[in-house]
Amino acid sequence: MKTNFYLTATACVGMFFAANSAQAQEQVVVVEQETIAIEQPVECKTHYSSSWRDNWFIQLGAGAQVPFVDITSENGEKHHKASAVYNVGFGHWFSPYLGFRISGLYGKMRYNFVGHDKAQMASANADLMWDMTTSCCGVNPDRVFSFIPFVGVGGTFTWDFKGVKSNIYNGDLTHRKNNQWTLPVSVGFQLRFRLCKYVDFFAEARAQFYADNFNNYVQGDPIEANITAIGGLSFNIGGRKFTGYNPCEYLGYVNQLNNQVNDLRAEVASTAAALAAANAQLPCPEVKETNAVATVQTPMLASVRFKINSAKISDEEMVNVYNVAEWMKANPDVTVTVDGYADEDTGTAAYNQELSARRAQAVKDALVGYGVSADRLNTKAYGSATQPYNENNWNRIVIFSQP
Ligand SMILES: [Ca+2]
Repeated sequence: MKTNFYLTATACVGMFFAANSAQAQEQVVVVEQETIAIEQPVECKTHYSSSWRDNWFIQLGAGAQVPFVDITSENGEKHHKASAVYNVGFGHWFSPYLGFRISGLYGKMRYNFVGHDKAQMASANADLMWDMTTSCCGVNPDRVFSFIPFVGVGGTFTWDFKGVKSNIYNGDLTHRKNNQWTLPVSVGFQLRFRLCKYVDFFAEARAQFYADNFNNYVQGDPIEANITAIGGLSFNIGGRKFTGYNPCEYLGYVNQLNNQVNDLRAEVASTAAALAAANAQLPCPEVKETNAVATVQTPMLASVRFKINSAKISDEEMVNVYNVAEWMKANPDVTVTVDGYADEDTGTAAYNQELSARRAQAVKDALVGYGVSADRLNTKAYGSATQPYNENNWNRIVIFSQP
């Protein structure tokens, strides 16, 4: 028997591409897939931010101030006279709600009747400002009116006192002081009217509280005050600009992105599973030499058809006999059985038995005529007892088979 070589690697490659093959289906690869999900933030609150370059302002104003101090007139009544005061300020809004500024005031204070007692004063105040309207009504860059309370601390210098002499002496008690440093605490409020993006009109009132030496004279109440009312313009450098961010507004967009990520991950997991299944087939077994089992088959469905009541091979059918003869010569180790049949619609069973035998013999003789050894050929006659085909006319036939 001829030894044949079969490359089992060929079968391996075949299995690789046969995704639905039984062996491939047995490979179950589980690739865990992580799914991203976003949770709703606890608080859907808008947060505002801005560049440090934005929301600066300069304010210029003027108005009047009235001191409340312990000097009285000759008849014991306190007299308070207003005098002009001028203001310049510079500040920054950290958020739509809170701001900080340095506000300077300068003016002459008059605090006794007929103006006999007066001095000059200048103060600088560091104020923390709260936009109450925005806090209560929400952020609105186009809001026309805002109410802004503020508190502050600062320093005030008073000098050039005229009128009543001071009762405060310097350290060696040789001179009466003619100027004072005091540290006021301020409270007040500002009314702001938006004129345009860059300019606001403001009006504000401030109460500054001082120690008794404010007017260079210590007497009576330990706390003195200066009330200021001013108006002016505030110039917004770069305009007021805050960017709002509410995490809840982006949930839909973030979820959409997450879904895309999850879809891509699912595709990656699917591809990884397919790759793992393919890798499970590797490495392919080594090529081995095996003794081939005699599995050589006769040409599939090789047959010779006959006319009714005839055992003569037509010229058209002789080509099939020739092909079988060539194949048998190429496979010298195999034997072939020539099976003869007759149709059941014509002739008696006995006649058909004899006719099918003659058909098988005619084919055997023809094969021998083409060079095939007779001892490699068996004949078998089925008559009309066995009908290979439901189509009656097709059963006038000889079919090749192997024992
Ligand atoms: Ca005083």
